[in-house]
Amino acid sequence: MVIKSAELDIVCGITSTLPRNELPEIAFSGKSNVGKSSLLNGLLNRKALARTSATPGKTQTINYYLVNKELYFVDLPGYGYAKVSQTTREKWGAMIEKYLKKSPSLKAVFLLIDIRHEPGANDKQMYEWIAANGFKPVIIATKSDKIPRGQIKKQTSMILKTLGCPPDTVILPYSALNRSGRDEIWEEIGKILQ
Ligand SMILES: Nc1nc2c(ncn2[C@@H]2O[C@H](COP(=O)(O)OP(=O)(O)OP(=O)(O)O)[C@@H](O)[C@H]2O)c(=O)[nH]1
Ligand SMILES: [Mg+2]
Repeated sequence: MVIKSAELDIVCGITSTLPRNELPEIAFSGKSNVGKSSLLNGLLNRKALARTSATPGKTQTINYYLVNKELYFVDLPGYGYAKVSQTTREKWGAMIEKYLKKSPSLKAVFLLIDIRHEPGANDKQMYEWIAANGFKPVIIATKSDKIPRGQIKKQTSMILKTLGCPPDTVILPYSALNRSGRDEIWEEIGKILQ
């Protein structure tokens, strides 16, 4: 897809009412610091449209990026950030569940997992929430530049196995550093929007 325009259109706080969008939405979820905002910037050819940070917990709102005035990329707040209070964590869970349940235009959910690490309890829960709401998550194995090429296959197989994904699950390695995997992700988005 040629990116003609991309802008932050809607920001939803932890307790705000979700918008009723007519345009299709694709959501990006994953642990804090896994690279959600970096992936969005890479897909949209922007350096800093979505705020990224070495400090986890940067994105604490649901951010809707309008792409080419024809679809939304939705940056979900990251989970597993140790420094947030239990109350915030519960509100976060409620918000994500509400988002998954109550977004009629939601077409697909991408789940980002750091290619170096075995998915944790939070990742498994997120995977289950996504699946329980009728979506087949597309897994993005982020930060692929951090491991030798020869280990990519082994790591992606491990991630699918740990999450308990069905064998036909799509998993795509991505690096925000050199943007390898970007074309494959766009190809997948194209299929979803068909
Ligand atoms: N080497 C490398 N670093 C990455 C990659 N993707 C993200 N990072 C770095 O990881 C850190 C976190 O990236 P973000 O994109 O802000 O992560 P996020 O998932 O949006 O984090 P929250 O908003 O806190 O949930 C930043 O320092 C990024 O530069 C990647 O593919 N390769
Ligand atoms: Mg972010």
